[in-house]
Parts: sequence; C-alpha cells; structure tokens
Amino acid sequence: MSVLDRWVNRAADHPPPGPFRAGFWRSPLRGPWFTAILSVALLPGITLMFLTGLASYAAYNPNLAPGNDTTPDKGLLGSWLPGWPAGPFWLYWVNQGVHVTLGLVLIPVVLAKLWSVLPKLFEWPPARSVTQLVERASLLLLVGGAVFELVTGVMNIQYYYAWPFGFYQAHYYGAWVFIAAFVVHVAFRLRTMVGALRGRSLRAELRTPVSQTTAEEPDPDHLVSADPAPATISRRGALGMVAAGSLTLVGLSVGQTIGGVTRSTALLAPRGQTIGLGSQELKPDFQVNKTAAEAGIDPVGASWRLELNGAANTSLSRPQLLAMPQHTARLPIACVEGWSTGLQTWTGVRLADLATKVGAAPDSSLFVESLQRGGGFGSATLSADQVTAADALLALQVNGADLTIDHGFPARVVVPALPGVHNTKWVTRMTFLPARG
Ligand SMILES: Nc1nc2c(c(=O)[nH]1)N[C@H]1C(S)=C(S)[C@@H](COP(=O)(O)O)O[C@H]1N2
Ligand SMILES: [Mo]
Repeated sequence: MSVLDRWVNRAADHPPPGPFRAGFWRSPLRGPWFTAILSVALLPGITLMFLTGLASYAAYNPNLAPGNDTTPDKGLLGSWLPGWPAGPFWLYWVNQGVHVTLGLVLIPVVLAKLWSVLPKLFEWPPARSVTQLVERASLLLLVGGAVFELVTGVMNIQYYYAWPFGFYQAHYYGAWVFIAAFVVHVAFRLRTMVGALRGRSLRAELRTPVSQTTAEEPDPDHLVSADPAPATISRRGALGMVAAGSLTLVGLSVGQTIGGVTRSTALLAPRGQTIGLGSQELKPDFQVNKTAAEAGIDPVGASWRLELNGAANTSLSRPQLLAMPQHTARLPIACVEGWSTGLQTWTGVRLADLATKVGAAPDSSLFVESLQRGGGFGSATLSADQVTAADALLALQVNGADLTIDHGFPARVVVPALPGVHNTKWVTRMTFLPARG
C-alpha cells in the first residue's frame, strides 16, 4: 500500500462533521435513476442551447469589420464560422426565441440536477486517486460554467449589467469552457446514465405515490442515501415540481418572443412593454427596445442627409430617399435577448438600390453608422448577401406612417433574419466596402 493510499484510507475514516458524513444526506429520492432522468432533459436541451448560441454569434457577422466583433482574440473559437443568410425572415427570431426561452426552461432542471448530486460535493476524502481528482476538477468547470452561463444570460435579458466584463465576450467564452467540460462529463457518465435509466421505468415512477416511495438500490457512486428518511414527496411529485417551474418560466416570458396579444403575458420580461412616443399616423404603435431619449438622440430636423459612400460618394435628403423606388416588407425586429416586435410592415429604399446609386460592387459589405455618439449599438457591418437581399431595407416608414423618432426616424436598417442589434436606427452614414481579396 502506497503512502498516498494509506493517507486516503486514514482520511476516509475521519470525515469532518456535518455534510461530509454519509448519514447527513437522507432524502430517499436521491439516486442514479433520479439524476439520470433529469439528464435526459438536459442532454438535448444543452446541445440545443449551444447550437442556437453559436448560430446567434454567427448571426452577428463577427468576421466582418469594422465594428462587428468585440472578441478579437477568438481565433479558432469563432473565425471559422460561416456567414449568416438573409432569410427566411424568421430565422433569427426563432433561433433566439428558442435560445432564451429554453435557457429559462432549463433553470429548474439544472437546479434539480445539482440538488440530486449535492452530496458528491462533500465527498470525503476529496479524491481517492489522481484520475478522480481530475474528474472532480472538470466538474468544477461543468457546474461553474452552467451557473455562469445561466446567470449572465438571465441578467442580460433583465438589463442588469452588474459585471465588469462585456456580456457578449463572457457568455461566448463561457459557453466554450462549459461545453468542453460537458462533453467530458457525458463521455464519463453516459453508460452510468443509460444503466440507471434501464433500472427503473418512468411510467411506474409516475404512478408511485409518496406512501410507496422508497430509496433506490445502493449504488457505487453513493448517490443513494446510506440512511434514507421516509419520503415526504414522491419522485412523481418532485419531477412535477421541476416541470411546473419550467412551464411557469416559459408562460411568463414567451410572450415577448411571439408578440401580438401574447405580449402582455410576458410578466418576467422587462423588454417590449415600452411603446414609443408614437404619432397621429402610426396607430396602433408597437413596442421599442430603446427610445431615442434612452439612446441620447436629439430630434432630427429637415437638414438631415444620409451620407452614402461607395465607388462614388453622395448624400441624400429624406425627400430624395422617398423619391427613390420604395419597397415594402413584413419583418420582425428580433433581439438577441429573445424579445421581438412581431411582424411589422416596413417601407423604404432597398439597400441594393443604394449600393447601385454609389456604384458599389455586388460583393460589397456595408458599414452602417448612426447619429448615436459614444458607446451602445451605434454601428454595424452587414454582409454582401444581406445587402443584396430583396427585403433588405433602409426603412423610412412603418405600418404606412413615417417612422417616429423612437422607431429610428429619419431612417433605420431592417434586414430579414438579421439580429435586432444590427438593424441600426437613426442612420447617418452608409459605407459600401469592397470585398477584400
Ligand atoms: N442607433 C441604434 N440602433 C439600434 C440600437 C441602438 O441602441 N442604437 N439598438 C439595437 C438593438 S439591440 C435592437 S434589438 C433593435 C431594437 O429596435 P427598436 O428599439 O426599434 O425596438 O435596434 C437596434 N438598433
Ligand atoms: Mo437587441
């Protein structure tokens, strides 16, 4: 027996008091089956979270400059991402609705799962072998990563920027740390999970009342209590509580994604309840994410001109823009935070027509700048595909009325399938940039 083994054995005989002792944990619900059934929800759920998150990152056109990416050191973590298409119009709306709503759904499941394995956190001795030490360290990244992603995600959709780092970078890097730990964890645990699921039937559990609820068979991982107390809730009841928690979160937030009459049900969503200043013509008005006052935009007068730069440079007044061919499209503004305006009818000049006006090459990207000074989301670069899409507009009107200042007067970008953040409002300058070759 090596010195290390002897030390481990001696430590095992003398656990610190409280949660480090086996008898401390007495819930009869804890066990491999209960943990595994929660994993059945988490495995596809987390996979979909990761994929929709990656898609959302790609939708920002991170590889286009200037101004788009704020994770310049992403390297292999993102520079390989393909471009983002300019359709179908609902692509980003659905992607982000799924990402945000599913993230909320998973919160009760993650909490239940953490509860189910909580005794493992206090395992004594902390590690019996180097392999086990490594596995436990990877769990730190797994649990830390999950909590970090959920907490920053929720804080972001609640407008609560109480951290010293940028959300966009942190949530992205955090996702990679988490998913790496997740893959390792699944590789280690999949067999245990499948075995545990085979051991009991979900249908039988869903018919078992609390009076007949007893602990699972003792397991090698010691998830099952060494000294189980009588059940005070059935497995059915506990799973029902998790499901009810998830459904409540969905019910009180999904309205912000769907919009329309469901919007008023989104009691947990801070966005999309604000209606802009409105106008006589624009009725009924619809929600805005950010008002002109919030963005620090002063009323824009008749002297406003759009600066347009390409092979040639020019500038256009609003009457001149209105005199160009007008195109109408029904499109949503869909924000990264899962919030959307629902479908609105936007009318304005096609971006492609503006490109033609200044002789821009068809493969040009487009750098859009707003009147907004300082930080915020005052500029964005759109890809050539997005510029040439039939419904990609510099909108001048919405729902048959002139844009109000809160909707981006005198002109705003609206492009199908583009994240809201790149639909720049209060546009002042557009620069077509030939593809670098
Ligand atoms: N100039 C400017 N454009 C902007 C923003 C902004 O803050 N400033 N916010 C963006 C974001 S994050 C979104 S989701 C949409 C929301 O459009 P809305 O405020 O009209 O609802 O506008 C985008 N365009
Ligand atoms: Mo947004």
